[in-house]
Amino acid sequence: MKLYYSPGACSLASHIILNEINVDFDLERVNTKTHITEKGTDYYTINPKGYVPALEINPGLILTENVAILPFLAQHDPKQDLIPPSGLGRAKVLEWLGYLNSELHDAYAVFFGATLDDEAKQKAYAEIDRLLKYIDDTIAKSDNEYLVDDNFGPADAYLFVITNWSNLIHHDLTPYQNVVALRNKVAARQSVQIAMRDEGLIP
Ligand SMILES: N[C@@H](CCC(=O)N[C@@H](CS)C(=O)NCC(=O)O)C(=O)O
Repeated sequence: MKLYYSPGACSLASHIILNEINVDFDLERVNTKTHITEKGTDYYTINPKGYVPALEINPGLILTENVAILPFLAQHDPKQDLIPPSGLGRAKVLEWLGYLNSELHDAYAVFFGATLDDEAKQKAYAEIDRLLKYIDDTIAKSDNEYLVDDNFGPADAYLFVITNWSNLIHHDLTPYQNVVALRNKVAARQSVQIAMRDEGLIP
C-alpha cells in the first residue's frame, strides 16, 4: 500500500492507522499547492480531486476520502480492536467520522482557504468552538476511554489530527479539557509519534 500525504494534513490520520496495523506501506508526499508529488508526478493523475489522502491499495487501485480510507485501514488491524467489524459499534465509528469530516474538518478548513478579515475569523472560531463544545460535552458524559469505546480507533486519530490545527490558526483548546485529555492519550501512542516524526512534524 502507498499513502499519498501532506505533512500534518488530514492524511496524518491514515498514516497513524497504517502504523497501528501490521502492513508494509510506502509514503509519497504531495505538494497540495502545486499538486506535484515528491517523485514529480502530477497528483491529479493519482487523485483527480487533487487533495490528500489517497491510498493506493494495489498499483492503479486508489481509494480516497478520509471516511472511506480510515475504516478500510482500521479493519486490517490484526488485533481487531481498532474498529468493530459490524453492528452498532461500527456505525458509531462512522457517525464520528462523518461528524469530524463534514463538520469539524470543514470548520477548520475555512482558515486554509481565502484570507479572512477579522469578522470572518471570529465567525469561524465561533463555529469551531460550537462543534468542539459538543465533542467535549459528549466525552464528559461518556464512560469510554476513547470516542467510541475503550479502544483507540480511527475517530480518535482524526480528532487528534484536526485539533492539531488549532496551533496553526491560533485557536485556544484549553476550554475543552476532555478533548485535551483525549488528545494527550492519542499523542502518547507510538503509532502517532512515529507518524509525526516521519512527516517531519516533530524531531
Ligand atoms: N473530502 C476530503 C477532503 C480532504 C482534504 O480536505 N484534504 C486537504 C488537506 S487536509 C487537501 O489536500 N487540500 C489541498 C487541496 O484541496 O488541493 C477527504 O475527507 O478526504
